[in-house]
Amino acid sequence: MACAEESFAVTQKGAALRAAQEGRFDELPIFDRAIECASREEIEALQLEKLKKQVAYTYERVPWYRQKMDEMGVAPEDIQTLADVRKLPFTDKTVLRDTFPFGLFAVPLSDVRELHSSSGTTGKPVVVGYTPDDMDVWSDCIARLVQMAGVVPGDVAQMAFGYGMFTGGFGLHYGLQKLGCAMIPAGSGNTERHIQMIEDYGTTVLVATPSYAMHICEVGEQMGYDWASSPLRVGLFGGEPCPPGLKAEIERRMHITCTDNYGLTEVMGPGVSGECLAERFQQHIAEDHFLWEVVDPETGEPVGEGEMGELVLTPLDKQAIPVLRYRTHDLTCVHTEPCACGRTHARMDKVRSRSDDMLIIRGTNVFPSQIEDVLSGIEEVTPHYHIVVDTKNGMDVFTVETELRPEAFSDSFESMNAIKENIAEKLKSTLLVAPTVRLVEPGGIERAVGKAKHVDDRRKK
Ligand code: DLL
Repeated sequence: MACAEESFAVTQKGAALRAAQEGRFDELPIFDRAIECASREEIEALQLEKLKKQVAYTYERVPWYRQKMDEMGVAPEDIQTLADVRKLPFTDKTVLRDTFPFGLFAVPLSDVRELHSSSGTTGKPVVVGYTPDDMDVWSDCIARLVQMAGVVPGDVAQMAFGYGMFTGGFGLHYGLQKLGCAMIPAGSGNTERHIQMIEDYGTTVLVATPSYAMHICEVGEQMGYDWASSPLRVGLFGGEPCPPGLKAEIERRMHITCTDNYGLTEVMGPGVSGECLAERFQQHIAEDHFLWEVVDPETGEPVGEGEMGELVLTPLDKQAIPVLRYRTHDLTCVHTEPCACGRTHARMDKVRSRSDDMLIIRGTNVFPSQIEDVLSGIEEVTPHYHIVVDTKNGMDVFTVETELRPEAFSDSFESMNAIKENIAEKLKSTLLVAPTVRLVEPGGIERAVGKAKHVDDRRKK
């Protein structure tokens, strides 16, 4: 396994961020340069070698895959090129649910060191396990992405993800420790205490969902905390979409640099891809551990390079619960040209939408991310919003609740109405369907301590 590079130029806390701001990307530390900067030929050769082994391992040990592959008439030996991955069956959440809890496990529980699960709010939870080797791969992937964000050994990292079954808390915890950081396992919630700890313990790195980071920022401001003179430098975000406007606002108000990191329980948890300091809208996929495909969500057929589609992931080393061609439902496109940070691993565009979060309102397709983008261009409102969709007299109705900034809030009916009409008009021209806009007083939209829930579709209830 890799160890932290000893020879990188920028080792002091904060120095990496300064180097990045000045465009000196070649000075930035890279956790595992041999792997992260390998040529595409080397990456693809490694992927193929691992894919062949992983398919054979999965076929041998997991009856569900053996049966499925037998039905499809495909054997492990049929995998001779990376494109042959398409011969394999897709896996989706229903397979994990139908085989709950351990039906897809390839090892006995005695070989598992940790279990995690997804929340299960929409059915049975999905449970995954990690062998000691899985744990090593996991912490390695996270150590890479935290270093990508400018974190260095000696940083003090405060956890504001929940621990427990969610993969975010423990995943980031292990990876940050692997890099050599001191962990403060505060967990989510108790926001005032978070701010006190940042000050008392000299926290330099905050790990949180972007929604919760925004809340920590606001609570700090209400407490009179001066973020400009706080020791905090880096925000490590993930677990939910991080719209560019929200990230920019947190960076500005908290005086920190934030990166957005992606992953999902079924294929590992956090650590699948992470944002570097050179390319702020994309994330490097850990290609030595994950084979990616981008497919048309309707047909499952591959889309062209650089085209938007659904991300499908095959983890290449997973031992406890191998999954082949996992359909993430997350929409993105992937680019393979080199990055200014020096890393060669492919970059995926940040996930803003899922193929299953599209709302169909009066026959028109609406993505919550479109609403987010419109609201982020309106200076009178905060990044907090909520969408309620319902049916009235057989017709879809939808309301966008958006929160006024304190400086925009006034008693004047005319000025409030003008803001509302402006928002309604902009939403209508983007979405092509008109919502009712409700302006909510500052602080009126509920804050999340984990992942924010923006949509309440009452038609499904
Ligand atoms: O959210 C894993 C994670 C934890 C990633 C912490 C990063 C940091 P799940 O709870 O299984 O796992 O949720 C996975 O959340 O399919 C995406 O739809 C969404 N998601 C996760 N990270 C991002 C992100 C964790 N950075 C699901 N941007 C995924 C957009 C994200 N969506």
